[in-house]
Amino acid sequence: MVGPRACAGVAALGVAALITGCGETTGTPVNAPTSAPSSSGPSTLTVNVGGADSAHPLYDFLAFYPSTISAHPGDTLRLVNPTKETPHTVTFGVLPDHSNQPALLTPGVGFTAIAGGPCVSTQPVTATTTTCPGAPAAPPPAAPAGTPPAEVALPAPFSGQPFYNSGIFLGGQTAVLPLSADIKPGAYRFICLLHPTMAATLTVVPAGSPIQAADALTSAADRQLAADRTDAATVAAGVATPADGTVQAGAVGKELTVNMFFPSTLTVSAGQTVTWKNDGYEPHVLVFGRTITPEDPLVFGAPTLGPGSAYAGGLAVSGLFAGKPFPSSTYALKFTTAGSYPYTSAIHPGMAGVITVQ
Ligand SMILES: [Cu+2]
Repeated sequence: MVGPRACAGVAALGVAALITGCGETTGTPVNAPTSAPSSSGPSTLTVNVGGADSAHPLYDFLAFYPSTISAHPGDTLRLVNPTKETPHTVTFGVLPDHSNQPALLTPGVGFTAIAGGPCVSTQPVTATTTTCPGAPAAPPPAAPAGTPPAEVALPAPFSGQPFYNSGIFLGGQTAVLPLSADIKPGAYRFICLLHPTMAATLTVVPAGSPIQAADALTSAADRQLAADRTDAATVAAGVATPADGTVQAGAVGKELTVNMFFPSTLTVSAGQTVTWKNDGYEPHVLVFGRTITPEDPLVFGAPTLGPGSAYAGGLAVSGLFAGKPFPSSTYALKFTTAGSYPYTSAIHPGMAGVITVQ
């Protein structure tokens, strides 16, 4: 997915296809530039936020591609979410140990205002911040209705504010982030609030100092994603067969998740308990009885049916479960009645399984 998106961004610059590798070329450059010419004016730099693999739609790549970018004051970052369904944020001002990362969720409701919506703050944030400091109190952002706009408007240029969050933007959306003309040269780290593997460094250099060429940005992104695709195949192939009556929900690599149930179909005897385990960083939410959207408040609440409860059909929602800091890494149901019980992970469209009870 990197290639076409990145090419579109580069094409928007009017940069010759000759140096981008996109579309029709007119020949091989003898000396491809390694830095932007100093006379070229502001640059637009494309970074992919997350990644996808159309051959493996249940693999979710959780990194910035590429994860190191250099830019000049006044340049613009095009932050492209190339995934089909995965939300991300681009967030400056969270420490590397995440100790000041603001609260992500309001239990039983959804994302907090500071995590879900754009927030530009002249004040630093803490782990207990739930609303944008200095902004008028506002309810958590509503789920977007209809088709989301292709571009997400951000409230202000980034000038090195203590906290700057794009808010959640969805698969297919692009956040356009201008850097202010007066941003100080230096390294600015940014993360995605939703995915702890996602971090990148933007290095702002003085006007006139070299930055990477557009094609170098694209090729670095492609190399990084290619390595992660290889890792995904290794992760998916390496899942050990779970113990009888156990399903592993998802599998994670260094910066990717495989959103599948292992096994996806399981046959048990009436009266047997099935336990789902997820020690990874990517949460899952089991839903039996109907499908719900990723934004449904049921996703963010306690289990509708307590772990280990008897189950014979109807709605059952596990709530989010994963490794720390999630409160539980397992969910279980005791299947009392013969039948076929399909289920999904509410926050990962396409992630589905079936329990057959004999
Ligand atoms: Cu993310």
